[in-house]
Amino acid sequence: MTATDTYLLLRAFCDELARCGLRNACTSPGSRNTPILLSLAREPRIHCWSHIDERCAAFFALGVAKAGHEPVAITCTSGTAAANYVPAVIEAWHARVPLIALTADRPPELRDVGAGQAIDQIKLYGDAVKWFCEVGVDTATPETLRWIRQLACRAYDTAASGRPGPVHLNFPLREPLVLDAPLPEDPVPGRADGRPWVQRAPVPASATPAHGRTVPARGIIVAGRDERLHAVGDAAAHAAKRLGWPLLADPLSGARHGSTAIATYDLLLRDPDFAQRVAPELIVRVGDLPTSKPLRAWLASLADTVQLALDPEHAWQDPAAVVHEIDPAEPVAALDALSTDAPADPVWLQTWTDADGAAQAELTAGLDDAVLSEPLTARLLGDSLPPEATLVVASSMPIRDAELYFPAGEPLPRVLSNRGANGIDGTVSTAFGVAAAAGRGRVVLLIGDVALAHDIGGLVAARRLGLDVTIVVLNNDGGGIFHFLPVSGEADAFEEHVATPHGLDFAKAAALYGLEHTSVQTATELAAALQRPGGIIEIRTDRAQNLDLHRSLAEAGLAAVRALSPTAPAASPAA
Ligand SMILES: Cc1ncc(C[n+]2csc(CCOP(=O)(O)OP(=O)(O)O)c2C)c(N)n1
Repeated sequence: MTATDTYLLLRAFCDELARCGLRNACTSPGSRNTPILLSLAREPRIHCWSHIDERCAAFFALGVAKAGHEPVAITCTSGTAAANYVPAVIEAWHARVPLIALTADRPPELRDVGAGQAIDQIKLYGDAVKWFCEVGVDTATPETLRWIRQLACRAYDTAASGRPGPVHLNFPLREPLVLDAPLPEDPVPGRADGRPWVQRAPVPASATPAHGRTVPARGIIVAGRDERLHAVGDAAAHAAKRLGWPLLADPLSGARHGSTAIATYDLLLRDPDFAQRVAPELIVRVGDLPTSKPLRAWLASLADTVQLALDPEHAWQDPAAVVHEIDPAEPVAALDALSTDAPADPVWLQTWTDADGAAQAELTAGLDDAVLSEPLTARLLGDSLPPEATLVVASSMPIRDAELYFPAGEPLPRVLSNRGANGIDGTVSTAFGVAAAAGRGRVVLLIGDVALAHDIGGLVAARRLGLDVTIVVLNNDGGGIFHFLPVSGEADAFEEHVATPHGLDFAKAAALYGLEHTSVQTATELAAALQRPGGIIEIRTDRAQNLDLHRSLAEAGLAAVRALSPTAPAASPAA
């Protein structure tokens, strides 16, 4: 096998990926992956985004793939470089994001014999990939060239089709790793008209029992994360409106709009009396489960109520084992086909909207514009960003604040978040990847300080790759979320080992990465800072005060809801 063999095969492989539709790849430097890297970089139909850190590269690719709804390739050298893909590959698996990992490896004779940078890369990502393939080293013959074209089509198709997800191709490569002569014409130049070697016809939407499903008057729609198919979100909102049903939609669902969307379900369902009074006759679920704990607990308590999950990708989003039926129908068609012949129950929807209105009024009154708190920041971003903008929201409190404090009713900005595995890692890189996916307005990232510190290296994408993300960091010097948990009482170890204050000066990080840094304290200052593209906008908050604020807002909201009901039940814990 010569370098010419290697490059002929890889050129055909990349040509085929491009024919399948691959438009973006992320490269990281190394020696062993030189042939893959150069073959991708020389393929004009594929934009190659260069990254120093493989962990950032993979999370960036995740962002591109998420925002563009299409596979993205990543390539790195052998050894721990490939291991750095693990977190993003796992997130992609859980969040159903198509990634094509192309890792370079030592050839068989250099494995487990003390050769440098050689680790066991076979099935490195375990069950977190849809398909693993050890790509044998080979000479370029008409037969192997046909095979590698087919292989590229299979990789692309496997990542993109059915339930999307990552695939892993491990390429053992022998030296020499660069060409010493010009590459000859391809003896197997690919199909005519630029078609892929193998094309798969789209799977037709199946007719299912959901078509024509008759539903009762007192139903509810619960919509969770579905970052790809916003058509499902729209269909959920329309169905809820048509049927006069409350819509409990988290911001990641694309469904949180329309006259029946209930913004404050996370708060309302903390009240046991309200939760009991609004038990429905049917629950229709789309997308992943929303983050809200009270909503999850309420669904879990309704084991005897018929719960129907519209889930064509067999995702089994049901930790409480309460779903009665999983309908694999195409969700838009299934939602459109819901109909009722039961007499309308105006009190049903009114109970929810009255409570939502009362709770929202209290939350709004309690959010003081003069002091930029964490919930107010979430509220302002949800209110002020236009629908064509994308807001990437980090795990921890930002995603929770978005769920409770985002408005509902008018179309929101597109909201994306790494909620497949709920990690705080790679969030900055994901946001830059989202910015790299062409075709939408500005990108804003709402993130906590620990999550920002975790992926601070992701900031290098701004200057190196010429991308703008406006980063709004809520800096409470540690993990504020842990103050809401029982561990906060473990005084001997809590601060140092759980809250983990760091005292980092993000202005200096901004300077290192060539970014503007602005500190803001009021809603007006935030609005002004948001006018500028890119940079870091820092809001200093206090973890203990944040806990108190969340508690007092929740108590005020719940009190207003109880005041609406004929019987006022005992107080429930706010957080
Ligand atoms: C990779 C990873 N490590 C650890 C955790 C556990 N964790 C959840 S939230 C959190 C703290 C996040 O703090 P910050 O980003 O400042 O947000 P805040 O809690 O203050 O809102 C940690 C460490 C995680 N989810 N993912």
